[in-house]
Amino acid sequence: MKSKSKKNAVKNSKKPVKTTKKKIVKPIKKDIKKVVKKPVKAVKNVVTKSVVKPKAVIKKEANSAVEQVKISPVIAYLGLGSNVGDREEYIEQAVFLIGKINGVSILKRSSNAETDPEGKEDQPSFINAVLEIKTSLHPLKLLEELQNVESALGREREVEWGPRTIDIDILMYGNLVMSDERLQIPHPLMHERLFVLQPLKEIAPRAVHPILEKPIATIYEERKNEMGNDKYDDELPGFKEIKKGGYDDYERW
Ligand code: PH2
Ligand code: MG
Ligand code: MG
Repeated sequence: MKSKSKKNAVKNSKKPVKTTKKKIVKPIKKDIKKVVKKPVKAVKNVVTKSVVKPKAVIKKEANSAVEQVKISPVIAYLGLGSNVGDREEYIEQAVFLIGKINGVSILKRSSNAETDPEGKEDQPSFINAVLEIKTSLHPLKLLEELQNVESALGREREVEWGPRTIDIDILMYGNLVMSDERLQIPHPLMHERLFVLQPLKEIAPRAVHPILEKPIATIYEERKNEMGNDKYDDELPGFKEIKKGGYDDYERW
């Protein structure tokens, strides 16, 4: 039993790396700008009717132009998280509603993972999952549709990084790199969050992060190694072979 409690102690001592918004988001945004390879198709502020209109109206038409930009289907990845109420049910409902969005079809779904809260730790644990979708929607239109799903499922935006019935994040959108005040792609923190990388590598180990230019499986392994002591010994090279049986088979060691 000694080794079992040790194992649990290691597990419970897992301390996710704290990230503050100031420290991370700003420099990453900057990086994104630097390496933009395929900017999102320029959204033309085309106003179709020649009548002069008040500014607000023109602005609205510019937004609807976003919705009309035709895009050949792109593979994108969405991160889902819930830590309020019936978390599995919120994830289920979100998957259902995302599947109903015009211009979106779901290709793959990861399993659900229960994860410790990262960033703001004094909140309940999460259920996280990832979807692979095919979409012909402009990223901003996709964002709008996903925010509608969040609202439909009772999401309230009060505490930053705080508890939420459902959070749906665009992680990657083809190999697009974009930075807009409303949306940054790829998600600026995805590469350091195991609660994203673990389900993502389950369904898309070979998908390549457009800034790091490495496959997700590699980024996951690197991130996991960075977590140092959190590595269980049965994940170390060589141990797998000698620990073939179940836990009880080698517990006596
Ligand atoms: N989302 C956050 C902040 N922290 N931690 C976990 N485990 N899962 C999340 O989905 C999550 C989080 C902000 O969106
Ligand atoms: Mg999020
Ligand atoms: Mg979000």
